[in-house]
Amino acid sequence: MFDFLSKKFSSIFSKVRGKKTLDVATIDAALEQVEDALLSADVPYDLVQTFAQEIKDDLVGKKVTTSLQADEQLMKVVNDRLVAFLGGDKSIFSPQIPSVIMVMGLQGSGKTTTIAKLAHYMAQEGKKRGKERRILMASVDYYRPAAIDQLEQLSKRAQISFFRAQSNDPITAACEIYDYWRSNNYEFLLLDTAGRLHVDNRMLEELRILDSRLQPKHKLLILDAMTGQESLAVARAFEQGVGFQGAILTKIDSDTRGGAAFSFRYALKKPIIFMGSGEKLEDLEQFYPERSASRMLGMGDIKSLIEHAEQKIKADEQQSVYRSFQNGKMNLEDFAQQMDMINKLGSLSSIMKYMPGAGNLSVSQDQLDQGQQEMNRFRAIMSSMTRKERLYPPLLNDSRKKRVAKGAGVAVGEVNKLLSRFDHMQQYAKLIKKSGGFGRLFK
Ligand SMILES: Nc1nc2c(ncn2[C@@H]2O[C@H](COP(=O)(O)OP(=O)(O)OP(=O)(O)O)[C@@H](O)[C@H]2O)c(=O)[nH]1
Ligand SMILES: [Mg+2]
Repeated sequence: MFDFLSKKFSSIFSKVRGKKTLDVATIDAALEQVEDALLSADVPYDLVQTFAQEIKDDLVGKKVTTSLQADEQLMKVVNDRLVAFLGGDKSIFSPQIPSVIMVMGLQGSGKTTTIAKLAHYMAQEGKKRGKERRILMASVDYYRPAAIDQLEQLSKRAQISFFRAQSNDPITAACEIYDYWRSNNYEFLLLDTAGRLHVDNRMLEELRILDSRLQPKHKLLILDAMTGQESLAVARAFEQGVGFQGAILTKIDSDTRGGAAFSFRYALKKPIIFMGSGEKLEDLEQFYPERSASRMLGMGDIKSLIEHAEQKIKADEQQSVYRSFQNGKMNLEDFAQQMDMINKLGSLSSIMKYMPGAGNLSVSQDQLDQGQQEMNRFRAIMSSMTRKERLYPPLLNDSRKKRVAKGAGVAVGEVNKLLSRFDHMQQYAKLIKKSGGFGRLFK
């Protein structure tokens, strides 16, 4: 996700690394590369200029008074500017009850898929608060054959109610859907509409009529992140033709260069509310400017990883690993627990996308697979240790190591390898404690 930009930015920052101060020549050279990176990500020229100028204004003429190194200074300013560029605060999507939510966008942008994801998201959010949300999904897409069947299938997968109108005229069907929704006491209506290959007046006219008949509280525009600069023109046409509240950017898991995500907020003065990051129901995340900026700059996205983890891992498990990190003290039980947590999150390759600096690493699938196998071996080794050994690893003398290796079906060398990894991890924990940085990440 945002790999293209994060690789570029990581390399720009690394060129400044080691310099004590940011002189004008260094700033100019870095900014030129920032401009190149953004232009090649398909960000419009005037936006690139504005962004670079803002950074320059922040950097030039300011004495380096902080204790930051030159590259850290540059990173900080670029990050702060980028966060502001992407909208500053996150925009929370919490529709009032009852609400009609109308989803619009070009053909193939991901409207139907996103409706199902959104319904799933809203249902899950409700559950977290102990509420069973009453959501109805329906479609007035009579433009593409089988479009409505597609939504019906998705509704089954998401276990969300679905209604099919009798009429196949979009406006009459919309009224039928609306009546059904109201008379059955649903809270939310998620309405799918027909797209076109290009913005055309008949589509906009149809959306305007739907808008005036149903008065949706929320109109969301679905944009394909792959379309770069073109998506801004599409968004402007929808804005003038119908108006909308915010956008959902889909397919950010594809090899999009990130230009649309970078430019949208600034160009349209409207928020990106969610991002679609895959084809599954769960692949929808709220758009947080701060997190997206970190990802774009190759600084990783620990918060998203933690949020992702929160859904899969019990809070107390997290707390105990967090505590051991914070104390700077770890034992092999923590280490084992950490590996279990990683395993619950999915494969190493799916976690990689959140890791700081991952954009700049070229890790092959082979290496990831090896890592995964190593992790599995380590878990086997740890499970053949006694609890005492896990709590106090120095106990592991040669004969104990032999016993453990035998129990796990591996060579003694593997046990030593695990202990040396653990040693690194312990040093890391101590370092984190010293810098006091870990607490910040968890806030
Ligand atoms: N990788 C990926 N694929 C997506 C995402 N969102 C949608 N897709 C895929 O994009 C294709 C088009 O999605 P649809 O939801 O059918 O798009 P639509 O806007 O409803 O299209 P029309 O109904 O033809 O106008 C499908 O194959 C989806 O699986 C996403 O976030 N990531
Ligand atoms: Mg569709």
